[in-house]
Amino acid sequence: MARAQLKITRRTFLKSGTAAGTLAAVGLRPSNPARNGLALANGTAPWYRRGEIKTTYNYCDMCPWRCGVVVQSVDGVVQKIDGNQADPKSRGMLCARGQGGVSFAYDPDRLQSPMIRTGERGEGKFREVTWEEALDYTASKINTLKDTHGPESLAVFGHTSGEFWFTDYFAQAFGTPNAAKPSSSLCLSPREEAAILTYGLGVGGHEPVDWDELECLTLIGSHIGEDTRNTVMQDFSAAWSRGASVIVVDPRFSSVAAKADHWLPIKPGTDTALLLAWMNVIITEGLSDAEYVAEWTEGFDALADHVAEFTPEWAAPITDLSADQIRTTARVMAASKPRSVIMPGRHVVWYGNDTQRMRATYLINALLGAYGRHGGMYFSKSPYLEAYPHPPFAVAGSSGGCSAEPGEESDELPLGPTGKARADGARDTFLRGSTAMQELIDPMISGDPYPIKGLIVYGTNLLNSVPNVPRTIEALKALDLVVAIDVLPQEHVAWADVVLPEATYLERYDELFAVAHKTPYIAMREPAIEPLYDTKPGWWMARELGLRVGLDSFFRWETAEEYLNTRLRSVGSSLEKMRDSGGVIIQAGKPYLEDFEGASPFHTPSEKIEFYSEQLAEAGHDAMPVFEPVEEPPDGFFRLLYGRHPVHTFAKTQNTPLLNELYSENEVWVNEDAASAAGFSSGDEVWLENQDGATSGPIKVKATQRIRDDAVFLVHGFGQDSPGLTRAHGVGASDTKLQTRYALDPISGGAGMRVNFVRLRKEV
Ligand code: MGD
Ligand code: MGD
Ligand code: SF4
Repeated sequence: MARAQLKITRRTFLKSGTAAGTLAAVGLRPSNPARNGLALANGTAPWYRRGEIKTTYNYCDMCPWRCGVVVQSVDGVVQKIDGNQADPKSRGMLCARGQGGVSFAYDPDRLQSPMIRTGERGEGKFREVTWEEALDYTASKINTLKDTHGPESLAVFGHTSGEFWFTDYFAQAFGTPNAAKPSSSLCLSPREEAAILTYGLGVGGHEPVDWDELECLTLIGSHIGEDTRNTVMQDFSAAWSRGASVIVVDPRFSSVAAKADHWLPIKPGTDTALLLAWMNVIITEGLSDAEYVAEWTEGFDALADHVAEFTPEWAAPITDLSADQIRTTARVMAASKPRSVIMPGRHVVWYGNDTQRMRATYLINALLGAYGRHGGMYFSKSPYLEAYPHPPFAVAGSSGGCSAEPGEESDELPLGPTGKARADGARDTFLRGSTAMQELIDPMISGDPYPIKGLIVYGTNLLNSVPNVPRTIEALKALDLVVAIDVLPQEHVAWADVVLPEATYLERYDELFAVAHKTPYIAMREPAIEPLYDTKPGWWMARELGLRVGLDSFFRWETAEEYLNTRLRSVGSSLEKMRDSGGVIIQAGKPYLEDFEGASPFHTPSEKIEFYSEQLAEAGHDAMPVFEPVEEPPDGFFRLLYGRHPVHTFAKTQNTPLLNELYSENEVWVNEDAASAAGFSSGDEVWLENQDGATSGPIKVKATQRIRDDAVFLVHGFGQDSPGLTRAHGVGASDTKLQTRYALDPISGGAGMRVNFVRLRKEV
């Protein structure tokens, strides 16, 4: 479509988003009289005239994307956060959530002081204590666990950008392999595992789509616009305005489906059938990039044989799409090759066969000759940056999270388990560089294969992020030690023995953010203001705890500045030099095949892209993707789908005053005809009950033609039970509470969460 005539502006794109809050997403700020230099109506001076402006550099922690920001404060109060022009992720812009950072830091519901439990676990009764007492108590418990059961009896869960100090540095130094991040097995482990098996390279935190020259974008359940990662929104808007074709496969008419040339409202759980049929069309019609396939891939003949039977006519009744739609979209994709990409999804733990589905998408990208080509997918490169010179760690890292991890040093994800038996059993999974968080819960209850008796929860919303909440609660009851390090009184905090309140990202130094990218770069975080209340930064807590459990040799540095400056010396820089150069260091990348001068960039055993995977075959898995049908919803039930809202991140921002004001309550999307057949219409309050009798609600019905009649949809993160969250408490329904089961992906260890069903009830 010649979209140039439409002259899409950011404003018109965002208008079609699902909330007014999206308007802030690319830097359209609400009008502010102070911006014009006017005195405010009540006579007070605008903030920038109240004292000296302190400017600091940071990376946003309102979601794991981590856009670079410039923070301005006056007299110890943060006044303004802007996107950092020099930062390759923000490019001077922020989304609404990024703008909400000030409101997040000044949320009056924040945890304010260290606490030790006085009541029963779960009651939320604590006494305030000094940091000395809280840390001494925690350390003595950890030392007892180590002496009695070994270091592996301590599990460490972590997310948000400070996770490095606990799930990486502290856990590895202490010697527990049981450190896990929700951003791995509850998010993207299948796509990383599939990429390593297929290309010999992980995708990395920043999906390497070569947006500037892209001509055709295919999205499989990636809902850009509701998934409001700043840079992705900017890149999509630009590509769409340029007239790039867009194909969206989603059972729901998402914001981005509204922008698509082709929307395929697929039956949930059948994407692999569609992908196989697309391969069938591309191969049988001779639409692949034959030269690229011959030079850079292995196993083409086997793939051609494999997909010969998976015709569009075969896939049509499975996917509930027409054979014509399938054939047409395959041709559209191929017409733009190699500037045509199926974007690697991000939250890809869906039905338990997820690594194979992701592999199928990568095989299509390879048939189209996209990897390493202009307008296809570039090769991400990690920036050069040496690790802090600590003694060798007792175990290897957990890594593999939602973003290129701070401290990441290599182009590849670290390879695997660590010598010690892992309590997640590792089953027959590959689990390279990541531990399946949800698989660590059972050993906390059963002690099998060995006891896990202690848990540090850093920045992880345990009871809102991990499926099967009743099982997690059983584990919390069984543990000898539970430590919560958070900024808010989230539900799981009530189950802790010790609560350590952290200063927010605006109040602390943190590990450098080293981003694998087309232009590899390093971003810094420094405090804009002193920590509020009696809170402390994570690096300080990790160090104080480390010194108390005998890890002195790992914590020779005394301050974060000392640690950071030591690392930065390896690239001839320092915090001061970084400040002078705008808060980021940008290095050169090697994005395209030609940059490798004939050498193979693919680190598979064959040094080619592997259509047929010997590694999978040897481990007893299908060497090429096959479609496995998923369980159908029982009569009267809908499949429970869930996703993002433009102004909220997971379950952590629902209480943030500014963002709560923009969207305070989720709704359940139900197909209009299905809702009316069941006697419901928009605005009705209902309870949701799942296949196991778990309930959540009440929640309002949104009856709409924008979703198929076999599924319902919820925005994740609502229906929270913590009374300490005064705005979010008890509002809407929780997808997590309705996910009492998950399907384990045997290859990646991912927890497929779209295997739950719900029905609507007037009351419970
Ligand atoms: P959040 O709700 O963002 O999700 O899983 P989580 O990271 O657990 O929780 C962040 C926690 O960190 C909150 O407790 C918050 O209060 C705390 N926090 C915020 N800032 C700070 C800080 O500066 N320091 C400390 N110490 N704590 C802080 C996300 C995970 O969830 C992911 S990545 C995905 S993709 C999955 N999504 C998902 C879903 O869509 N639906 C369901 N049902 N489950 C999901 N689980 C996964
Ligand atoms: P989901 O939010 O789970 O994942 O963002 P995405 O990777 O886009 O995507 C849900 C979409 O998948 C919905 O549109 C749903 O209808 C569709 N879907 C459901 N089932 C199927 C199916 O069987 N087949 C197909 N084809 N589609 C299906 C997650 C991403 O968002 C992540 S992982 C992070 S870390 C960020 N988190 C985040 C956030 O918390 N808030 C906002 N505003 N943006 C975010 N961006 C990122
Ligand atoms: Fe912050 Fe938004 Fe960027 Fe996420 S996408 S890091 S919330 S500005």
